[in-house]
Amino acid sequence: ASRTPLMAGNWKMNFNHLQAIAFVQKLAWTLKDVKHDFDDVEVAVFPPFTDIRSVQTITQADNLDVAYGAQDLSEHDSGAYTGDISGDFIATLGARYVLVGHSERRTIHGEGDDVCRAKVNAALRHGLVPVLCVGESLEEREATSNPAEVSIAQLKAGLADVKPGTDIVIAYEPVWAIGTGKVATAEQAQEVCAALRVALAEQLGDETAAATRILYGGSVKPDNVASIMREPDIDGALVGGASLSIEDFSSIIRYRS
Ligand code: G2H
Repeated sequence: ASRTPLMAGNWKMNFNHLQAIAFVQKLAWTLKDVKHDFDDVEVAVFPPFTDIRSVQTITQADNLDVAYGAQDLSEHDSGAYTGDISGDFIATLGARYVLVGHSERRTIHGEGDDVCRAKVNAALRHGLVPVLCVGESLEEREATSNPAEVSIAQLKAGLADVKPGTDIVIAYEPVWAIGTGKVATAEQAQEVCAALRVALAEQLGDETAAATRILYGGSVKPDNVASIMREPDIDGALVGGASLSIEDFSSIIRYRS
């Protein structure tokens, strides 16, 4: 199967409105000069909600071929949910993607598999592609002989209502490798991503499993991205810290050159 590599920057809670504008404008100039280096790579950014409108305006004005999405969404469509953001609001801003179940949502906000399942469904209701994040903590990895066990359970629960043929993205992010500088080795990441593809095939069929992109996330940097991308079941990266630097993010996008 040929899957378009996806290089995604998760800004987390960084860049206010003004900083986001400056960053995306600079990113547009930088990427314009080197477009031929990543012709077949899809690039996406996940800004805070308050920056999405500006990202839309700048990408349109500069004809910048960068997709964008939100870092979270409400499982509800509208109503009395103070502080929440509907998938409708996100989709109406031209977003293509939305993260669901990032480990920081799961741990800091206590979002469990049921919430993730509802959020995946909400994303799909509004035409957004959910990027379902899964991954084990250090204790979980040490407690089992199968490092993929936790991620498979999270994947199966999150996708419980998804139909074969649906456009989704999976991000494998071992929690012990997030923002810690501790990267999973390419072999460790491949082992879990391959197991996730098998789980996808069981749940959604071989065709959907072969077409679905599985990203690796957790301390991806310019100097480790190439080895990660050589693995057959890793189709891209979800980049946190390094996506906040134009230099680092653009060299991650151009991992082949
Ligand atoms: C994992 C990743 C992006 P970082 O959370 O989602 O962040 O690259 O900083 O480890």
